[in-house]
Amino acid sequence: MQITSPVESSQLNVVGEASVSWGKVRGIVLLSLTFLLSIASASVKVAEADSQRPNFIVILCDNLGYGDVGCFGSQAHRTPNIDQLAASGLKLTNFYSTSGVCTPARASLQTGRYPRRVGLHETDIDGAVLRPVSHNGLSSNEITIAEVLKQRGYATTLIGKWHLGDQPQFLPTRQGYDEYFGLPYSDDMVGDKRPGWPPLPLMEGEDVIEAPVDRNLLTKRYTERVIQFIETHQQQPFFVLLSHAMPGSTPQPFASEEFRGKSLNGAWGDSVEEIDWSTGQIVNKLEQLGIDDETLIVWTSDNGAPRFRTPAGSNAPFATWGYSATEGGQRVPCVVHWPTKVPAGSVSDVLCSMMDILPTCARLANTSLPSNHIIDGYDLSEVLLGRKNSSPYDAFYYYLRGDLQAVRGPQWKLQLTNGQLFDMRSDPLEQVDVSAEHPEIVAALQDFAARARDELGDGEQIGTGQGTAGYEASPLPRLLR
Ligand SMILES: [Ca+2]
Repeated sequence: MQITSPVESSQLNVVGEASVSWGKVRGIVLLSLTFLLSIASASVKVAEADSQRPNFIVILCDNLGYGDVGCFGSQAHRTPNIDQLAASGLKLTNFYSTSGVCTPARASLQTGRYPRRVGLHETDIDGAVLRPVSHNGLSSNEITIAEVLKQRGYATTLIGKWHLGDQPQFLPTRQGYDEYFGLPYSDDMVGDKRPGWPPLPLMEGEDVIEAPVDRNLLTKRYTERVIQFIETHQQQPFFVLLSHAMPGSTPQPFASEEFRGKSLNGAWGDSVEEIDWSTGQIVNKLEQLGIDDETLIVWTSDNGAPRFRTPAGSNAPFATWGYSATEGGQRVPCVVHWPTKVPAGSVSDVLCSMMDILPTCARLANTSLPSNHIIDGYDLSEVLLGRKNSSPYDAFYYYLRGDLQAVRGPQWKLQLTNGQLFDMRSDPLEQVDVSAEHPEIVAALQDFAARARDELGDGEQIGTGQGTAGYEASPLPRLLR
């Protein structure tokens, strides 16, 4: 959330007091000259950067846990390609989703805003996530990452899961994506699960092209589509959101024949290892075309692994599960890769989130965001480029549906449900409550929580900055024609 920090306020005061004495006026003249010179050099920089619009590929897994890939500690899954991506890029170890479930998290990734600001933290009709034939979807008033990049001449595509409304006016094609190929919602929302739900549709643009789709082939087909898109658009800047269906929402995820039954961790492991293969295919293609240095890849997940009757995914070292407002539910693995720009083999524990992807891509693409439009995320480019190792966040908010559960700063986390305070640097597993030793930190975080309640809302309390989801009175199922 954009709350002016004390440092920024005092800087503003210095400028305000400067018009008092002649000495200070001279200072202003000098400052103005410096200011003009800095504008002149800034325009040169802008002009240089204008010819450098890097490609962006965001690879988003579904329900893949913090401990599900080798570079984040998995012993169960073989993920050499993702590990290599981390070894030649940056590992973000304190990267958060804004929710433990799909729809709110994806609303934040698309808009850079907290789910309550978008009105998709939950809906009256569907609950925690949108369902097939939903009345709701991402409002057309929202500005997506694709819309931001499209205005800078980027070719944009979403390949995979959307989950922000299945009615035509809510689809990716109406939200800045030139092309769309994938499922409009989760892989477990199949036709025979509830009355009125259609056979699981695979969509191309706004049409259903197959139903029910063979889920075993999704990772493979999505990967082929990404490679095709990269080949077609290699001469212009492009933005690809590869939003995997896997490992997804079933205890027995899907994989193609080459991977089925091959991992040491059942169907979950098979699907993760196929995603690893997919990642390698994409990196290979970029290298083959000689555009890997011009392409920034963000590799992450939308929320932690959920608890099934037989545990499959892993959020290790965190003990909690997906679908909750906890570390296991919201802290996700994140790797950023951009050869020659992002320092190879770097690791950062800076507190950051999926809301930062939009403002960071906007900055790196040298484009601005509408000035009267609030973005809760931050430009993280200085951290990615290895020039800075401090968090832009004063406070990050954990919401369970609409309920504020916890608030975290770069070091401390206050659990609002029981008043416990944890030092996330020395005690990331939240084992020692230190609230009694640090009442001033508890008070400061309580103050941030109060601001979040005012601005974003909490439970039944409506925030002043809270938004509304899009609404369709007569939703229809997405059917094969
Ligand atoms: Ca999910």
